[in-house]
Amino acid sequence: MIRSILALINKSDVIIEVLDSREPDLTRSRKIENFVMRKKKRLLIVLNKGDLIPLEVLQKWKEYIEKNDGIPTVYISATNHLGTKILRDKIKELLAKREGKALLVGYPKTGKSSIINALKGRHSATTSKFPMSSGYTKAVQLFRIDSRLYVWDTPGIIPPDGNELERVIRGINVDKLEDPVKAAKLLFDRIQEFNTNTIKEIYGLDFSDFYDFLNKLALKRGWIYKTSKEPNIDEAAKTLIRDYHDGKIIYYSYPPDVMTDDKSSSI
Ligand SMILES: Nc1nc2c(ncn2[C@@H]2O[C@H](COP(=O)(O)OP(=O)(O)O)[C@@H](O)[C@H]2O)c(=O)[nH]1
Ligand SMILES: [Mg+2]
Repeated sequence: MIRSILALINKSDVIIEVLDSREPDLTRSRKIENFVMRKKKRLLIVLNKGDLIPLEVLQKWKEYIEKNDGIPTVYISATNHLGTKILRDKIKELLAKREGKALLVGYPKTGKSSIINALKGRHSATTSKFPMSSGYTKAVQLFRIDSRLYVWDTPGIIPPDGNELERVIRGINVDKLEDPVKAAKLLFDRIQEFNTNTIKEIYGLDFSDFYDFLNKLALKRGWIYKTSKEPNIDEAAKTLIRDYHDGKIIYYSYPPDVMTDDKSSSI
């Protein structure tokens, strides 16, 4: 899996690493970043799902990544088509005067396909294949998104790795989870740590704890086992994770060494 990404990186000029703005740190792949650097390719970080985060926090993450790692960073909302012009311009800037190919990479559910669609936009009717791409497999095609800019139609998908919480944040397929309730508990605790209201607001539920939440969500949606009449909490757990992946749950954190205004004023 990873090998096919590395092969595509070798054939590209600019690599666009797509992160989830809610969890920029946990959705970064240092492995991929290091490989890109070693190959002397240009790297661009995109903080996607920016519609879920205050602008000022996006700006802080951008500054943090640019200062700490020296990687140019832009923030966008692929689904709201916000920031896509800035993204396009930034890719072209990195290409300098040349013609080139861009590859999107990232963990599942960070929004790679949505970004490709946003980049193709209304010009998609006029996209044409890269003249030199005939030798490549049919599954991966280059599309022209600008006079001198091509993008691979298929992104590089990084398989979710790390501990259980990290794998959930990194877009693991919920149907492959052995214990969705356990995985959802980790995500629930993480979300609550940063925003204690978001789950209550999104589901319109009042609950005392995680298990109470699962029970109430299952009952509200009518997910009840026929024989035992018990609420199907597995389905509720999967729903929380799916909704998180689909960008429906709002929370954010600040980058490590940037204080919030509240904290800095108390020093
Ligand atoms: N709120 C929000 N959701 C997004 C955004 N971009 C993608 N999504 C959602 O995130 C999910 C995964 O997006 P997709 O493009 O399929 O991700 P991929 O797996 O990286 O290709 C989908 O439900 C999208 O609708 C965004 O900018 N904002
Ligand atoms: Mg995709």
